[in-house]
Amino acid sequence: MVRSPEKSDKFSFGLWTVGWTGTDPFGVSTRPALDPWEYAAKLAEVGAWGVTFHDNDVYPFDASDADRERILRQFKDAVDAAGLTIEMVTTNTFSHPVFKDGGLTSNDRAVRRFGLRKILRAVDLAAELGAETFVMWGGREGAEYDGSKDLYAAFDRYKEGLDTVAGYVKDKGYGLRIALEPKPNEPRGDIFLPTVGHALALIAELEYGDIVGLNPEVGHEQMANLNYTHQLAQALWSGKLFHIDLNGQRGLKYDQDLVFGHGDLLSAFFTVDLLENGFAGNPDAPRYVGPKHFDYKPSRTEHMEGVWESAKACMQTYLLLAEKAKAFRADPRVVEALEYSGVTTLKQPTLDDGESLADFLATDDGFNAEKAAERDFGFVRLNQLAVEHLVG
Ligand SMILES: [Mn+2]
Repeated sequence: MVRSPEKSDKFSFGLWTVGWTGTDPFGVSTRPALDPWEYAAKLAEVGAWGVTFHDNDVYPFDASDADRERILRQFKDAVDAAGLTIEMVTTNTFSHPVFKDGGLTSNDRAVRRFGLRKILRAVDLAAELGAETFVMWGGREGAEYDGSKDLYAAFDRYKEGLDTVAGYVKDKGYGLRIALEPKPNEPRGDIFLPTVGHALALIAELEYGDIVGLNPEVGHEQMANLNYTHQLAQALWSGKLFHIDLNGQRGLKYDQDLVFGHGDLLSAFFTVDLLENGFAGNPDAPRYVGPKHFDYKPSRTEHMEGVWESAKACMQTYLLLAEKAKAFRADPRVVEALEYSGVTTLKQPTLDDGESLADFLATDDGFNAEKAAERDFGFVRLNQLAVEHLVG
């Protein structure tokens, strides 16, 4: 029996997650849509701390300014009454048909100008509501056909768009950071910035890249056959892990958006181990301290009751794994196995402090390759200890 979620856990949910009505490419809604303000109290009741949304999760794409203000006020009042924090706001530049070839990288310049204005307006909204993070998922930034884009220009336009948004945040003095969300495909055949690594490479080319980082999602990285925990680690190492999207995915298929842990459970264990306990053998390395944000979809087989059960399941799975990961790290057998396997010594630099390359090349360490090759690393035993803690 695991404890209940608390505010200090900083669990947050996208309005579009519990608000998903079950539409998919093959079927219509299986659940009713509630008004945006109707989700707030229930989210707080099941134990969430925060809520996030795309602009058009709250007000329609074509809302008049007066309607926009009225709907936003009603939503904000409900969020405040529920005691929830709006930690992240994002823009929808993928649903409306105008964005069918992208927002920032559409071949149509008029669409790009419209998309950029829509994003900047959402940045104002994010700042006004006190959000700390502005996520940018370029779901429609991509192509189905290799000949349909000037790919060189596409990266120029992506850079131009991101620098314009980041420059605007700085000009306005907003306390916002931008977090890019990579995804390899779906809805486009190929999406630009398919993985964390690609996004880091683009950020390095930005003029205002210091306030641009990552929002890696479990399923998105796994759809590219990558290891989510490794992606988090590299984003942390680069000082760019601004936000996370937790969910579940079972292998290389469509974007499943399952409950966290309902995909690759062992991978989820090591993700939580990293988030809760930091790098093994490197306690002083940077840690992620931001919200634990769930971006999942309650399966369309479930009634509204099941929507809230699945939201609780995301948090419960995280807390269960956090408990297991704490016990794993505290286990003397694990401490010993980490030592034995050399995990704790990787932090030692390969060269001596101040050692010149001339000295290094002239030094005989007495190294014997045959002898060194005899070493056992014991990684299997270490991993089995994790499995034992997880399911034992
Ligand atoms: Mn996401």
